[in-house]
Amino acid sequence: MKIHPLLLALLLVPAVHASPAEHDHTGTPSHSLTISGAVKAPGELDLAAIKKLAPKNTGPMNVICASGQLKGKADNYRGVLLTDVLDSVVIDQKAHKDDRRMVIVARATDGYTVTFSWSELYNTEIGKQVLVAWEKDGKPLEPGEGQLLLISGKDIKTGPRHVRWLDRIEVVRMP
Ligand SMILES: Nc1nc2c(c(=O)[nH]1)N[C@H]1C(S)=C(S)[C@@H](COP(=O)(O)O)O[C@H]1N2
Ligand SMILES: [Mo]
Repeated sequence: MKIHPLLLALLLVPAVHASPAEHDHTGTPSHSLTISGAVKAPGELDLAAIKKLAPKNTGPMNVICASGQLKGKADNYRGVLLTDVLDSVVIDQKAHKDDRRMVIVARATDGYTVTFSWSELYNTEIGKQVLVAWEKDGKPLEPGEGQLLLISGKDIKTGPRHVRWLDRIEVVRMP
């Protein structure tokens, strides 16, 4: 059957609206975490190396977009603290007041990028719930979310710093 191009366009419009660009799943699963910048031991941690750190559970968590829309629910995510990951590569602190200049940038395979400050991670309650997770509700993360996911459980809107396909951490010392 031949479909008139105008009819085809009309049929496609609702599909485009149902899936706005900011929620496209165009990335690929991540298989490791590359850590670079102001750290003493830059390099790549695979899932096995990450799992050797102390695992933690989030308990029930909703993923809420900045728009307020509920995007997902979980009874539990399992992962390790981002601060434990950073401690394993050791932030390169040159002097007593150097740590607080650091910005921690987390990126995904699709280029999605979020930031934390050193102070936020190490000197507020937020940091105690920022996890690099590999498991949701007792199962490995689905390819659409993992296999590594960064989550910030104390955020008011948990969607923005819910980084699917996390694959890079950069520690930036602000000049
Ligand atoms: N890698 C990656 N992670 C991402 C995004 C993205 O575009 N790429 N979108 C974010 C947004 S805007 C939200 S609200 C949450 C949940 O959105 P989702 O339903 O698209 O997963 O994931 C976040 N994580
Ligand atoms: Mo979002």
